[in-house]
Amino acid sequence: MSRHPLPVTFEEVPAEVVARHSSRGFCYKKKMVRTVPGRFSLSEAYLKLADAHYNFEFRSSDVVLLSYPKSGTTWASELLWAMMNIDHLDSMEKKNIHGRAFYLDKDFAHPIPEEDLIRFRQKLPDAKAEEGVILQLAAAEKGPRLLWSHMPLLLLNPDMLNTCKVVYVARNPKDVCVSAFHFISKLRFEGLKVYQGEFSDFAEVFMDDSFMMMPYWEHIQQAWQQRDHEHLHIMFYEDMKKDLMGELRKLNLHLMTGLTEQQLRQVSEAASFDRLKSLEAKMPIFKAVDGSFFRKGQTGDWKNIATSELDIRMDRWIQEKSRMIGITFQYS
Ligand code: PAP
Repeated sequence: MSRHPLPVTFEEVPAEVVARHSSRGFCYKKKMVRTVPGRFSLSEAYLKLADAHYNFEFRSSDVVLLSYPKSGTTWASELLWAMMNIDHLDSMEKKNIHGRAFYLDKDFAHPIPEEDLIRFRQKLPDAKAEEGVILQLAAAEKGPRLLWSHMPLLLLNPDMLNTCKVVYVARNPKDVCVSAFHFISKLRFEGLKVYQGEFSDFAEVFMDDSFMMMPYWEHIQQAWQQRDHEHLHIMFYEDMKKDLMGELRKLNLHLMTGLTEQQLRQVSEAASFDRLKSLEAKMPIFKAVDGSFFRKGQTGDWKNIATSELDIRMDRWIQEKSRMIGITFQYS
């Protein structure tokens, strides 16, 4: 396949934006860059791998999961993995999802965990880690792969959608904001806390669209615009909560996995919130957070934390943005 030039250039996130975030509780010290156009914010570490990440080669046997962060990616990835590996569900007890699937942004989103480096050195002794540990491990995998990414479609190989099956998980912005707040408040980067502010301040930064991996709406919009593409299936977290079997039946058709009702039930149980949480107690999936990665796993937690004033502001923001895109979310 031919290589594609990146469709964006990068600029440093302006000092006044960083100062605004600091004043609202962010302690993140690494440099951030953002795309032009799109203003999609990323850590500076992305720049070195941008070309390799953008040109990652997908195969027709791949399943790719995409999402804005905190939208239910881990749940969806476990469901997809279980559907693709129905005869090997016992592997979930032996390796966490990072050992069974590939998080393509991991090389620049977080410091690479030691266990990934060990796997990399064993499997690819001559490869260079700075060229992407996970990217190269994924490229070396021969069988059908489950890959996932939080990048917007703009920053993924333009051949991807025409090559393999893609699933995009979307979650309502209020609950994404709450989930992200709790996650970032518990997150340490190189030993340092990333956020030490109040929820209301966090929500302002979220609506300001300029922190890491933002803006949320453009991420959603890029997938929504492709919703009729035959290789793309969009799934909502709220629907998964309400009728998981219904969503699994749709996935079964999309992936052409041909699973029976009983197998789909097995899949849903294998990836239930309680099951994943109990597996996490034996095999932490994300060591950089204090406490459990699996927090509440509910729809509507926003109403337990947002003041009515913030709720009004958020509703206004949602109305304005979602009308432009033509998408509606469920909030309970
Ligand atoms: P990531 O961006 O760090 O990958 P992601 O997995 O997308 O996070 O989303 C995490 C959310 O999914 C958490 O939501 P909460 O903070 O509101 O609780 C997490 O609890 C939720 N989640 C994970 N697994 C499940 C599950 N099996 N059922 C329901 N929700 C789940």
